[in-house]
Amino acid sequence: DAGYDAYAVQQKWQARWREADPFRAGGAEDTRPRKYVLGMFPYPSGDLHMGHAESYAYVDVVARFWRHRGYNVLNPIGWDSFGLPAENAAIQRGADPREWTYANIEQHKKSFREYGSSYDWSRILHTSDPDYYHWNQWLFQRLYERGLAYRKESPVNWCPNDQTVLANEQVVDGRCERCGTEVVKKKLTQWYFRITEYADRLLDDLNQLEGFWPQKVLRMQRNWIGRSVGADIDFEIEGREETVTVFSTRPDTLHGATFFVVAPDSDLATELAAGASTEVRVRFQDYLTSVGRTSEIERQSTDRPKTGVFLERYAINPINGERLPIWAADYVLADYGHGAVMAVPAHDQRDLDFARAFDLPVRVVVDTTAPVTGAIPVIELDENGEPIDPGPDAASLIELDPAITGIALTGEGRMINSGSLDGLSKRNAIARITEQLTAAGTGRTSKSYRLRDWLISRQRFWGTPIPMIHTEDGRTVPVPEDQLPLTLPDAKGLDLAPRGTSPLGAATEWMTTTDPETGAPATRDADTMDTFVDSSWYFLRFLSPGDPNEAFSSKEAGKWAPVDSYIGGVEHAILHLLYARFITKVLFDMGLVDFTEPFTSLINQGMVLLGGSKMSKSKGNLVEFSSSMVNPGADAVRVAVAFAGPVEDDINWEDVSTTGAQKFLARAWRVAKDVDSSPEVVWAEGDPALRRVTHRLLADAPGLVEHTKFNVVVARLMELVNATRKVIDSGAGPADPAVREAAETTAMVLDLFAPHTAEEMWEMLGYRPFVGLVPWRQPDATLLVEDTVTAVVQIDGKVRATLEVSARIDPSALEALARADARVQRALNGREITRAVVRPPKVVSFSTS
Ligand code: ANZ
Repeated sequence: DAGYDAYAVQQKWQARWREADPFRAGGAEDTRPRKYVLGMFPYPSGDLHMGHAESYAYVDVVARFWRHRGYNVLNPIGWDSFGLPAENAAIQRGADPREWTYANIEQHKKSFREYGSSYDWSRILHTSDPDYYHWNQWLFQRLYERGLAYRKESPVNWCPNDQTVLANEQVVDGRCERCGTEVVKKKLTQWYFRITEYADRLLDDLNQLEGFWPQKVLRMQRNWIGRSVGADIDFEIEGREETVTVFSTRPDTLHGATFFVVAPDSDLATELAAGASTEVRVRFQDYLTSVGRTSEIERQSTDRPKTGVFLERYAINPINGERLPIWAADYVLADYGHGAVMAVPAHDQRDLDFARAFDLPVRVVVDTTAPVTGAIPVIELDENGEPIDPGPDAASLIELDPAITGIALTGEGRMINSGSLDGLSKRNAIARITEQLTAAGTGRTSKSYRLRDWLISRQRFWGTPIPMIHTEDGRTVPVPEDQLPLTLPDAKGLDLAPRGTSPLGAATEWMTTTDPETGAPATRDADTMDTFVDSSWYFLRFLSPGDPNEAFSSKEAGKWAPVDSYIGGVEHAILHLLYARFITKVLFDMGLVDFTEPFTSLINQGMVLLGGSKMSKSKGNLVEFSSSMVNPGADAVRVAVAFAGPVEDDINWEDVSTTGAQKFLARAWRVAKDVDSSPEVVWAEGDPALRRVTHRLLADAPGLVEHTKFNVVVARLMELVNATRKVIDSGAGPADPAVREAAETTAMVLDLFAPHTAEEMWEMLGYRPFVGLVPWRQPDATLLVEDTVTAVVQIDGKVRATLEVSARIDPSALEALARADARVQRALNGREITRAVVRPPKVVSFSTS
């Protein structure tokens, strides 16, 4: 567009940045306050694509913003460079995964330079470098010392295609998160991290993040941890010495238990079946085999017909001595609670479906037709003490009989058929029965979690070797610290093809070692670590990268961490964020960091879609990053994605207008070109309307950026550029001081989105580089005075006060003004506000009841 050569400008400033390295974080001598801004580090598969373009554009907006606001900003970049795609590519080409990985990293680096990202390039790290994974091994050993890393044999999720185990988090709808193959169960001895020990803290500390992390992510984390509160109840089993414990969230329904169910794949089921008749033993074995082929999702599905086997054994209800037949059924999971349940078919749908399928009794113990709230009596009595007939309209228990309707009564009500609990509400009944069981020694308050321990062993090559040694006499001991890092062997000559055991196992020389205590021959652990271990603490390594003596510097962590702004895709809402939170808490407990949450605030960007689906190599719908750096150019791509919509929304690439962005950038550039190049300007004169637009942008942009309304800031920049053009062309012309003021402001704010164009404008305006380091200009308050409107304040529907407020007031400010108003205070007369509806700028409505 009319003389603006975006590509030449881009290259010019990239060369200057490269030379001057202006975005390196300040060291100890730098007294400015600090901000740690971090984008989730990329996995180096192929080149960057438009999904990266979006995410890293936002990272750069935030980093550049805080620099303008006077902060010493740390914005590092590194690579999450271990993992399966490198290994699979290596297998396909018969090459070393190192070559593929590091070639891709070089391409990424080049692309990030071309994108103009303002990184501190002195802190690069790659997790596949021995100098990084050394500290994964160190971390593993610290967890081991603390009893947080342990080995056990258990049924694990197995991907038959990738021939490796998967963490629960990597199984999506019963399929491998990576390749979509249906996951099966397999018994293996594996290493686990005891994340469940941190379940309560991981859950409770989410409250600290409220308001700083997206609600959706907080909800997903809470559900994943899945804490249920209830009771453990011990049942005697006829013919068995020890009792069996069940977990129940409804101990109040204990009198309604009519049978007992154990998970078929639990040790208990096998043991109980062993005591049954031959016929039952055979039936149980067949059932167990078919259960092995059933995915967890299917087992939990409610619309699947219930299946099970009666084990010819009985449990004794501790509250009333009743004999409950014991069944093995796959709707009970082996690894939740205690793998056994007391079945209360009247009040639990799964139990009811099962009871109806196998003709088991159903006993109602909660009258859900009885009101439970307020002072209304449960059952009204007449003068003779007889219950009053509630009349024909009231639902009767008979009509609701779950055995007939097939619908379990899960609602609130009053206890019946429950001895001393009769008449109590659910809450009181739970308290009472738990007390009774506790006194009798047959039960106690308990919690269960959905969260499982983190399985970290992988049967693959391209990862961190597990730093443990298996001795001849069966001990497992750490590789001595002075032998770390335990580096991977050369991949040459190793068959990396997946076959169910780790390729490292075939590297005989590498596998052979000695027992550090006795010197006797010993073997290494052939597995490598889940790469989520690598990414669980990398944000700390950026603070002292390359340090050969420690994983990270606690001193530097004290200065920079936790990360102030963490930016990345919502696909990491559970796994990565949960693991990083866990490891941070462990490091806190070790006294190595003084905070318990790694990421103070979190920004999740939506996905970039093409043709309605996520861009990916496998779908063949990638818009290449590198080619778009030439045309439309880096700045146009950044502006276009930032302008495409709210950060958290998905973007359809078809709807993104890079042409519009190019035109806007050329217009901005021409404004700077038209302005007299001498910067001797008085920032207090000129066209008042234009000055208002300029100063409002200066005043509003900080709040907008902090609330990630990047698209709004771009819109406001467009407004400013247009307003400036108008004054140049038809007002006082380019010599108007308001025009220069507007052009300078445009350059400074545009730097967040289009740094090359912004630098060029800044230079054309007669300044020395870099606009990226220029402090934010303070807006002139006198130019911000705006139109006022009258807002009304209602209390319980009555207007009690009116306020003169700015037409642009935000909800919290309006509410605060209303609450503080003397007339409102008087009208409230000490009553508490229970609800506030705020519709700026005109209405505030308080309720007090
Ligand atoms: C008796 C009962 C009566 C239950 C009732 C519920 C309703 P959440 O909320 O998910 O924690 N349960 C316990 N262990 C189980 C297992 N290993 N597999 C399948 N189900 C299991 O669910 C807790 C409830 O799920 C527990 O409370 C138990 O059934 C069942 F009216 O106990 B309940």
